[in-house]
Amino acid sequence: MDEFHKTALVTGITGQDGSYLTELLLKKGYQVHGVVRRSSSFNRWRIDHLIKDDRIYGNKLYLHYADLNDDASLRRIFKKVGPDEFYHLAGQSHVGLSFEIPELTTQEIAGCTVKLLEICRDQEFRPKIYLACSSEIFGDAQEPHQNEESNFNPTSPYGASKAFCVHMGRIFRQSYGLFVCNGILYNHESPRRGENFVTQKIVRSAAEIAAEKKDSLELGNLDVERDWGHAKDYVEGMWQMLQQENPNDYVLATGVAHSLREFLSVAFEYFELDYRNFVSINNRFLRPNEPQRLCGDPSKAKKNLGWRTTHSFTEIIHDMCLSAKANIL
Ligand code: G4F
Repeated sequence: MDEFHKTALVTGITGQDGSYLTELLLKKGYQVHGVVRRSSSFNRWRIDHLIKDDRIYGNKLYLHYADLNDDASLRRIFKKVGPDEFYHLAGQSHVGLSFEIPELTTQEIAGCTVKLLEICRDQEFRPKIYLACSSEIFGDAQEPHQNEESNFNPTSPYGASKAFCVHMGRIFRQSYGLFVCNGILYNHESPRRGENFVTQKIVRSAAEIAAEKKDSLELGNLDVERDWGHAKDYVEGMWQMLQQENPNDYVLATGVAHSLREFLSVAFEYFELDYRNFVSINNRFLRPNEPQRLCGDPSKAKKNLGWRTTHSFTEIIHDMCLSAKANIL
């Protein structure tokens, strides 16, 4: 049996961020416990390589069945694991979808976060807590670059729910002395990004069009600008937040916004295509409301955590294109 440096509990371990974070924590000598939902179909491909490795699974990495809506199962896991660090990454993460299912989104993001904060408060040994928050809290932002002091002005049920979580994280920190860090993360992508997010949708479609398996791509609003980073850099920041002496809130972003058209152009150029020949607008993908531009100011994370981004905009897109191409062949 290995001697572990620390024990971490992660919700959302099968997602993009959860899988990269798990790899990072394992590399740092942690014992990692993940919360997974019982489901008839497996959606664990992002951590499959870890599960299949006998030296890791059942030795350094454990999965526990629970549901964010099932208090007893969550409490049991906390009791069994006794984590030093708790990373809460799970929950409905699609902004567009939050307009279709606002009640569920609010329940899953806001309600479950409070529940988990309460569970942490009740532990004899209280873990350090990371809450996955989002740049969507700024919504119709006033400043060209938003930071930890910027006003919240969310434009979606998702953004409003995340804003609630930031407030609750702060309230639990101030009222009960819990070590809670809110990670206010801007869009972060990778080959492991889910296919209903625009970046993955674009690179997969471009790869399919290049392979003549598809001849067009339908999208929603092309006139937006977002601050896109690489998920690998962002999980490093999550971990760094919990290694500090004091808890705090941090914006993780590149500090540079790009238009969706720029993203399209770089992705299609990788496959030697001109996106203008293939992309059309389908109103189905338009949202009732959304921020026109979001761009973060990561100065505080750079100064306090020494956090840095290591992938350029083009490198992120090429990394995703390479993987999309390989998956098609
Ligand atoms: O890729 P998206 O769906 O990401 P979005 O909405 O910015 O949210 C992501 O980043 C947030 C951080 O800021 C996270 F909190 C959140 O959980 C998630 O990870 O959309 C990006 C942009 C939007 O402006 C959207 O309207 O792309 C636009 N878009 C245009 N056509 C589309 C499409 N988005 C999607 N998903 N699908 C389209 O066809």
